[in-house]
Amino acid sequence: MNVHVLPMTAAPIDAVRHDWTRAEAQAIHDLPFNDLLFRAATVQRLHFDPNKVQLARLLSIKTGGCAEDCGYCSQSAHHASGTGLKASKLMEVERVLNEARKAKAQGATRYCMGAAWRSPKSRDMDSVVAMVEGVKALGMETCMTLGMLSDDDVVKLKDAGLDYYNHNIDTSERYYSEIIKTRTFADRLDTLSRVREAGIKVCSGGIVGLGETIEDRIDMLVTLANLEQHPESVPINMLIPIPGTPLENRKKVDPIAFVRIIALARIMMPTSFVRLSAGRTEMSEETQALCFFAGANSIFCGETLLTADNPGEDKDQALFNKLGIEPMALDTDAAADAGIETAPSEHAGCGCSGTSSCQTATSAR
Ligand code: SAM
Ligand code: DTB
Ligand code: SF4
Repeated sequence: MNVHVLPMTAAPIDAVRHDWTRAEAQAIHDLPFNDLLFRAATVQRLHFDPNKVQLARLLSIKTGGCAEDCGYCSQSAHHASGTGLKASKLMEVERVLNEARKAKAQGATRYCMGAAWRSPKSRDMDSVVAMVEGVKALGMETCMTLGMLSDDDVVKLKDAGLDYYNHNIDTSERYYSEIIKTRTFADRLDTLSRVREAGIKVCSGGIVGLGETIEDRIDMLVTLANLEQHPESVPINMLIPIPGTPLENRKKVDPIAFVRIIALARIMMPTSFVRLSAGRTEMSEETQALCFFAGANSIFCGETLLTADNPGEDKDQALFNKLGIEPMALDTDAAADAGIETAPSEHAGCGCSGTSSCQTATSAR
């Protein structure tokens, strides 16, 4: 009988490395599927509880009318005649905080606020800062995605207490200009380094299904893994083909090929959260289960992403029940370090700080 074990390598399989070559990454990507999954699951278990998945919640705080021309996006003004999406103004701070409270009651620990901007205007920053402060005061991790940032912007966001900034590189450097012409891959990396230098944690990933090759997908992960520090969160989106955008007719992604990218992200960035992001409404339960086995340990919860649909609480709850997965609680030590007040753990889902009047069923799931 042939007994298969993990191949012996000079470095431990979960080494945090920043010197990946495409050839090495490709060799891992191309392993027989079972070997790839076993390796990714092994790496995951060295750093995370494999049966816990982080719940992040998204809110579009400013929808549509964006000056950028990202070929996949419903919110670009360049595609508005095709999508019919109307631009809206920046949401009121109180409304954002109300939505965040609801998300917290449903078990979300991270609140991500997104604006359809090329970059924020200085007149908008006061509201954005108030949103970060308000959501943080609820005891949630905060994330913002506002487009490109200046040195002033990152300082304001850091001072407000922002935990994460989401800024995706989306695809490989080679393929980038096929999808977006109004900014460059280098612009994206510039903002990421500003965010990092300001001491804000980085959330950066990309999209599978834009029409890119497998090599482009691998190169995207090589770029992320070879940043000076790995992004703490790596969202992997499957393209949601939006009618009226240039990519509306892109070929569907093969689910097994998608799982391979999740596994590779897990292996190359062993300590990062890998988020199974957009596109879950089109994924079978089996595909999602394979993604969790391959190392994905974060999802967006709720019925909407920014403009597109997401499975919603009931479907996710049912899937989690079948798989024996539980929502990940906020790491209280890390939260304390970040200045986030956490509720006693039995009230993690309701966010009431454990007051005697609390009626909320505690571990919501
Ligand atoms: N304007 C900001 C920016 O571009 O960074 C923030 C919002 S933007 C919608 C955030 C990310 O969502 C994009 O970088 C892209 O990776 C992802 N995204 C947008 N539309 C998508 C779609 N139709 N399918 C999958 N992912 C998408
Ligand atoms: C990320 O990587 N995916 C999220 C979040 N970061 C901002 C956005 C997904 C958007 C999906 C399309 C929509 O809702 O319009
Ligand atoms: Fe604008 Fe972001 Fe959409 Fe690009 S992805 S069009 S920057 S909202």
